[in-house]
Amino acid sequence: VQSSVLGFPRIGAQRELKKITEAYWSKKASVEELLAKGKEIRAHNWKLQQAAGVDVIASNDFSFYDQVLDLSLLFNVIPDRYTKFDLAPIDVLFAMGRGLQRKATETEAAVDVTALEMVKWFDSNYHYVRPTFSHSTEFKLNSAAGLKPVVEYLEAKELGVETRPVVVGPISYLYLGKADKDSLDLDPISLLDKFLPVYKSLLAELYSAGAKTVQIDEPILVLDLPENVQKLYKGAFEQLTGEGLPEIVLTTYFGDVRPNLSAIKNLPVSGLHFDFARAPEQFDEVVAAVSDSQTLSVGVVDGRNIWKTDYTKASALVNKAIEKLGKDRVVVATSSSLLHTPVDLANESKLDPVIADWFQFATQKLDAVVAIAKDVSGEDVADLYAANAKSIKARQESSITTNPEVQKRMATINESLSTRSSPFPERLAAQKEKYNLPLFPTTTIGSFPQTKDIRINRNKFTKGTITKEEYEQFINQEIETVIRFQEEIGLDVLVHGEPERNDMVQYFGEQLQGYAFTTNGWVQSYGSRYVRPPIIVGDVSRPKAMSVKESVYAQSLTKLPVKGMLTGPVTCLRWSFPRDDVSQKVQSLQLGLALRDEVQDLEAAGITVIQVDEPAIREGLPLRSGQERSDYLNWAAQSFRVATSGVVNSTQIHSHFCYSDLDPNHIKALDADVVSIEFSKKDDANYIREFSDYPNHIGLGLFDIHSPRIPSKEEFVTRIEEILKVYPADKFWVNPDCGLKTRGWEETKASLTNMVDAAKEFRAKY
Ligand code: THG
Ligand code: ZN
Repeated sequence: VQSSVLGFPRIGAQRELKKITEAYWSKKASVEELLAKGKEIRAHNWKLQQAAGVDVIASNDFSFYDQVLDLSLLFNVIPDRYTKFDLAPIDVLFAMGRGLQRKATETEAAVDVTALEMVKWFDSNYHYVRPTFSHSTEFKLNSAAGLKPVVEYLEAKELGVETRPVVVGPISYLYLGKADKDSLDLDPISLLDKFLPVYKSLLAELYSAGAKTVQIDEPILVLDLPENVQKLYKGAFEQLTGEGLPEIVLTTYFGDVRPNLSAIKNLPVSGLHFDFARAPEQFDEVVAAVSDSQTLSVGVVDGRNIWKTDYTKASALVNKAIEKLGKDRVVVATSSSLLHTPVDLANESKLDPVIADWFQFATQKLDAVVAIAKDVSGEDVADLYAANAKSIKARQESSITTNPEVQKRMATINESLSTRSSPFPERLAAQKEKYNLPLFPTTTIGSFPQTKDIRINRNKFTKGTITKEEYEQFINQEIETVIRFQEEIGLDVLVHGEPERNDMVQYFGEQLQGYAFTTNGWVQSYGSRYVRPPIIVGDVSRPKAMSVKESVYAQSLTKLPVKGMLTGPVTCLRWSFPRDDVSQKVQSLQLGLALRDEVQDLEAAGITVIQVDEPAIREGLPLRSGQERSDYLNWAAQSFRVATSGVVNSTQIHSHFCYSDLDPNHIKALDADVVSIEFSKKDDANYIREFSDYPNHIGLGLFDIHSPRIPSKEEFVTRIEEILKVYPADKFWVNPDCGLKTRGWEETKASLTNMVDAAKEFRAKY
């Protein structure tokens, strides 16, 4: 029985990819150095997998930015605005991923080309660059820099590693894309007939290079697919198989394929892969759908989490498949690419060894796949299985994971613990009286620029080269600067700016019991940006206040209200590696209780406007509609209310959402007094209208914080007028799209000043 890995993290064990890419962008590394580093990382990853004994190793899982964007470059799906500058292919790639900005010179005009849209990759924390099609899209193999999948296949072969190239499938590629602004009537899926011959020619090139099999990812098969899309599979894959073409292993992951099973039954592919780590309940039906000539790739080693695989359980599942199909037709695999897991547990020197023994990162998962494949093949791996069983048992029996106090408290959660004491209109009256805010109240989302100085001082403190007192003094100075600035330009509800925080989830995770942290457990989020998700290992509680000191200090500097800033329970859960031994609902409610204590401590300390951010609430939606989705929305909203309902009427609860299209119905149940949402790039009046029905108050984000562009006062005025056509003035807050931590001070000052001035103009009018 063979072992197979669908993809390995490409960032390098020490974030080599980030370092070289950012060096290249800032012109501190040459294109040759960039390409050489990419080659080095690939070679390292292939050799690592080969040495671990993995039988089926992927190639083309590497990317300098994103594997979907790579295909857009390869298939010539490049909007015109990126082709005008005569850029090298790698620079076209980066321009599509991150935009292209150049200052004007004496001879050339300034360039300001926006990036393509970036969207979440299913329900992971990875983001892909959305293919953008127009009527003028002309698919062809763009071989300016060689055909990446072919080049990398040959590169591995040269190193003595036979690989299986992986490519996102043609139907998923189109379905995950969108029509460009100039071609809004275009349904990308309608391009399939034009696309397939070009896709086929890529497969033919791979075959000529020697690839006998390719891995074609069709992850959209775990979504609610319209029938017309389901029906395309048969014809498409018939076109992609035949003489002169490699065999295809069709892979699905992140969910249950059953509702689309008819789409993939009897396809002319040599193998099918399913994710049984995520959706073991599909086992019987999907195995029954494997035809006589096909192999089954059994995804049992979780590509989305860090928990040690239970070898005995995994073997049992694989053996069940073997009983049905025989050893020759079964492959042991990771559930998905390992891109979503940190690279190597060996780089963690600070983890408690007791807890570290429960984890496997990508490198360790290679051993897991190989061990399970050996076991089901009949090889003697008893030692490995005994050691594994011991770790699994140790975790199950550990007292670290259970906290009886927390469990007792969980039993107290009921309707009253998750409901404010009065409905919104009464709260609003109390808040009006207390704060007496003007119409069009102005505020910001929370963070101010995280300057180099802040990062340097934080590093110094972490390394111990400055004392706690020195660091706190520095933080207080930063807070004072931010408060004075906000007063000066006339903002109404202030923030302390969050200079003390690294990442909004990591910062709280580090102060909560029940969490573990890595020092090097980076996972790619998008492009060169990575996150280091904390790990929920046990029942969560809050030993002591986490944010009160900074907020109280900020409030002591001003008479205006200063918002307390917290990250909500759902976002803490979604951006961490969750436990797999209790439900997500339980984890989320535990976080809700911990945050409830923090909210109440803030209130007691005189911080009576409190914002609890939930940017991840939308992305946590289960991929399929139906019961699971409504259950999620219920416990997500309840967790938020557990956190925020223990305050008096006059305490004003805010929340903030960004990163994804939000359905106002999803946030009603949170019952926050004021919500701020990312909105500056939304220009659909209907979408605004949907929010007009939202009963409480909303700040529709007025400027994009991802860009250094400074909107003028007039621009703000125009935008506010536009929104006012459909949105009532008495519910209207004025704020940017999101936090300002990635911005510089210069543009922050100018943009906020213009924003406040615009609000004042409307105040005078209404
Ligand atoms: N925190 C966490 N997850 C997230 C976001 C976040 N997921 C969604 C979204 N925001 C992703 N966006 C980003 C934006 C910036 C960065 C990462 C993800 C980023 N990372 C730093 C880097 O790579 O240099 C490292 C930050 C650090 O030191 O922790 O800038 O905000 N959890
Ligand atoms: Zn935001």
